[in-house]
Amino acid sequence: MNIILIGPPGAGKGTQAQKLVEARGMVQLSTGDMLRAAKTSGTEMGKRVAEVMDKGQLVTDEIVIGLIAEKLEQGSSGGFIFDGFPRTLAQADALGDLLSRFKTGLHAVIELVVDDAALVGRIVKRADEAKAAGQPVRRDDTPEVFDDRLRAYYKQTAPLLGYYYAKGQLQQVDGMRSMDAVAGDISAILEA
Ligand code: B4P
Repeated sequence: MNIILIGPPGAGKGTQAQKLVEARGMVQLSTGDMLRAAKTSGTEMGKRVAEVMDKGQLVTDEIVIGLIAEKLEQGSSGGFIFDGFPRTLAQADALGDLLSRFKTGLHAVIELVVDDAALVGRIVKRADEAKAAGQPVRRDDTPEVFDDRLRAYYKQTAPLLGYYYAKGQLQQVDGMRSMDAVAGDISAILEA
């Protein structure tokens, strides 16, 4: 089974993807994690990625689609969770093409619905917790950059909700509830 987790920054896509990996043995493909790894690689591409991510903008489709294509080549018997991908219509079209090339498809697109005030609260909390634990704070986890991330979401990613709704694949989950309650709702969708 291949699924997409979609929602604004801080909606809990990464959190829920981790739970699905543990519960179902699916493979998580987080473009955010892949890009953060690229940032620390010291390559020219990594430097370009860092500049864009730190401003809260989206990295180019070309880079992100290339990263996903490489991972799909490796296959997964339990299926893939696309976490934070696709984020643009061009990425959605590319994913459709890639999945048909690998003779598989998309089984559900799950939107985590969370209001804007709660999102910024989560981001600030994560930054405060990292600071208190002496861990590095994500450079895009500041209220100022968060505003730009949210703007990018509504402008470039939210149109995908209509795209997948029209295909009959979109399912909504209330992402304002506890992490376990959200996981329960996702599980019920996958069982159905
Ligand atoms: P991502 O890494 O995808 O991060 P995100 O959208 O901020 O977070 P996510 O929704 O996964 O939230 P999380 O579980 O961490 O993107 C970062 C950047 O990478 C983008 O801005 C962009 O620059 C770039 N990028 C990534 N993919 C791209 C693409 N396809 N194309 C172009 N650019 C791309 O949760 C956040 C916090 O909330 C955590 O602290 C968590 O503990 C807490 N939380 C989660 N669920 C909760 C709940 N139910 N209740 C309370 N707190 C909860």
